[in-house]
Amino acid sequence: MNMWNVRMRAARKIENKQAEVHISGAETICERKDIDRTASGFIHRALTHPRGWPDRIIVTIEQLYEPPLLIPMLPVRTADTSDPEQALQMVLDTLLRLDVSRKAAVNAMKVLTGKRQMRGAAIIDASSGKRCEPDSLRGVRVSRLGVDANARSSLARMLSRRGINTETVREALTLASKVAAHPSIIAEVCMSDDPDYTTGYVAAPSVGYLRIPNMKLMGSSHGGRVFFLKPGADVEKMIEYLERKAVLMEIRNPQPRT
Ligand code: PML
Repeated sequence: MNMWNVRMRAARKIENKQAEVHISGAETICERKDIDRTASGFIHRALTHPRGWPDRIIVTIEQLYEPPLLIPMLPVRTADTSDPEQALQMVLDTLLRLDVSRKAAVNAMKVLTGKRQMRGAAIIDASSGKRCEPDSLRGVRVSRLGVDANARSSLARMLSRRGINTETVREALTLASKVAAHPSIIAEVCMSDDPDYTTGYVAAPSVGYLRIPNMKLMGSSHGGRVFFLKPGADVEKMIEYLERKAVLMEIRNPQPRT
């Protein structure tokens, strides 16, 4: 099969410590003819990221041996929140409507605004609010995802009409669509850890990909991702899907214009 997963991760060691700080990551699924261009673009991105200069860039290029699963793109909406207080209130209200308990939602906010930067996403039981990922420092890394070739131009048109056709939005929407396609995940909340990117989102099949501007103040490096797990769901199976199952996002329904 002529499909390849290309992924990049850039990091920098923290002086006098074993730990490293995440600088940038990106990935896609493409055909063999596009590997070179894709990998060069990712390396350029790692070298020009606002989080600074990495001292390690790892690019992995891997052939897929099974056809990727086709998953639907979540409909995109943007809220009109104008400061972090309003934005975080909207996150909270949306999560509570989705059957996420207040405790779970508050614990998620702590992950997003806490000092400790996680490499991947946190998983929180939507009822008890307890963390469920096996390694809470590493978290879970959603991987092996891309946009179906037939959907790329419609996606670009749809996002351009709204003035948001950027790599950041395309990649976050693809990731959120992969996460939302798993039946054990009730919702996701995300706040970018880029200091110059303040829009975050809540995503779930019933709310779509709800972009929430001004979730934090410009210059803040806080951020992260949290997935809310259905109580009693099989965590291992869900992690296996998020990290290992190759998926391509396609557009199935006409998109609302907002
Ligand atoms: C990220 O940096 O990965 C998260 C970006 C979240 C928001 C993207 C958007 O503007 O829709």
